[in-house]
Formats: sequence, structure tokens, C-alpha cells
Amino acid sequence: MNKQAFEIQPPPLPALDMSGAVDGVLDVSNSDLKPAVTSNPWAQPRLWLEAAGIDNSGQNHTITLYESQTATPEQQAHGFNTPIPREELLNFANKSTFHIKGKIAFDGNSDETATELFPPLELTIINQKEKLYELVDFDDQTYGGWTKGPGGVELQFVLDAPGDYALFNNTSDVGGQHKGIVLQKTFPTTVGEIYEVSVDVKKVNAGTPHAMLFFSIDNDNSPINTISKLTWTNLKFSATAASNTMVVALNNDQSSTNGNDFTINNLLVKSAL
Ligand SMILES: [Ca+2]
Ligand SMILES: [Ca+2]
Repeated sequence: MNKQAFEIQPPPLPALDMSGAVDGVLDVSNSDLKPAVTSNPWAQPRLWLEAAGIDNSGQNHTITLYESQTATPEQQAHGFNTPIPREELLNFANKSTFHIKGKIAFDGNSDETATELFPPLELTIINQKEKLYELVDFDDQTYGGWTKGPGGVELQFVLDAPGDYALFNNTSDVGGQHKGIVLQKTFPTTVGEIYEVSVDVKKVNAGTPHAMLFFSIDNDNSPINTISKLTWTNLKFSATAASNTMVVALNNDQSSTNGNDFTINNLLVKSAL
């Protein structure tokens, strides 16, 4: 008689899952998340469980969750529900791949070589918030995705120094409306993070009245800056993001055709440190 017919085949082990992961991505940059390895129940008593990936220097990094541990009756009845400390997950390289690996010893003894593997679970870790840094220096004579508003219709690229273009607003159209948004752009943001906008600005000739520039971030307005200097000044403003996007604008509060000229350079939007 064939001996094979009498061997008891172990039932397949259940799939592992990660609570808190979405489409295979575990984003722990949000500190409220409490990730845990979960599974359906199994029948075998001794287990190993780890999360294995790489750290920021590219070295292998392993978080050991169970090392030859006897499964609890709770685990045998309901499967894994094993939290992974967030502070451990922060040691993986941001945006790297890691694997949850589980093993079972069918006979319950501690010989790690006589084990069966759970189906592998591969995940991507995100553990750092994206930092925004977007500088438009106008040197390629583009607006870098910013759009002109009613206060910026006369914007033109001018050479401020060899290879260094800036944007000049002459406000020469007598019938024109020179007050309002000069440039604006929508940026992706993280709720609660602080973002800063800045720009270099100067006046070009002695005419008056002066331009009166201010930034807005969504509904927050900076103080109005009177642009009276013929040398570069850096204007700055910051605000806290209230949603996943924010509209940043440079505005002019001065409608005059006379005077009201200004040149801008190095328009920067970034995450505050
Ligand atoms: Ca420039
Ligand atoms: Ca003018």
C-alpha cells in the first residue's frame, strides 16, 4: 500500500493582511494610524512573524514580532491581530518595500526549519510626509505653472542679470485694471502642515503711486507691502493648510496705471521647516 495515502496534509495557512494599509501601501506618516498584522485563524500552535525590509542606508532591517512563540487560544480561534509599533516602522526607508513573513511549526516544536510559510504579504511603507519645495526663477521664461490674473496681464520676462530673467509688470494700459491677482497656483498640501511663500520684488523706476503687493493662501491674506525700493526685497507669508490643496496668490492692491510698476524674481512655495 502506498504510504503517501496515510500522510496527513496540513491545511493551507491563511493569508496575512495589514490593517491600515490601502492598496498595498502603509502610510504611517500619519501618527494616528495603528497598523496590525491580521489573518484568519489557523490550527497550528507555534509561530514566527516578522516584518523585513531595508533601512535608510539600504541595509536589511527586520522587526521581529514573534520568535518561536506558542500561539494563544485567541490566535488559534481568530487569527493574527498583531500590532506593529509605529516607531519600528519609521526605521524602514521611506517608500521602500517590506514583507510580512509568518511561519508555523505544525508539530508545535521549536525547530524553525520544519515550518510552513504563510502566503507572503508585500507592502510599501510611507513614513515621511512629502516636503513641498517649488521655486520658479523665470530663467526659462515660463511661469512654472502659475497663471496670470487681472493684476498681471502686462507681466513680461526681462533680463535682470546675464541668464537671470525676472518678471516685470509695467502697468502701462491706461484703461486697464491693474488691481487683483498677479499670479496664482494651486498646490497639494497636507492638512495641518505650514507652508511658506516668498518672492523677491523691487521697483524699477521712480514713478508713483507704488505697487501694493500681498500674498494670499486660500482665505488668509498677508499684510500689504508698499513696493517703494529700487533694490530687491524678499516678501514672505505662511499659513497652515486646512485641506488637501491650497491656492497661493500674489496680489496687487494698487489699481493705478501711473507708477505701480514692479519686478519679481524667485517665487518660492515650500513646506515650513
Ligand atoms: Ca530669475
Ligand atoms: Ca505703470
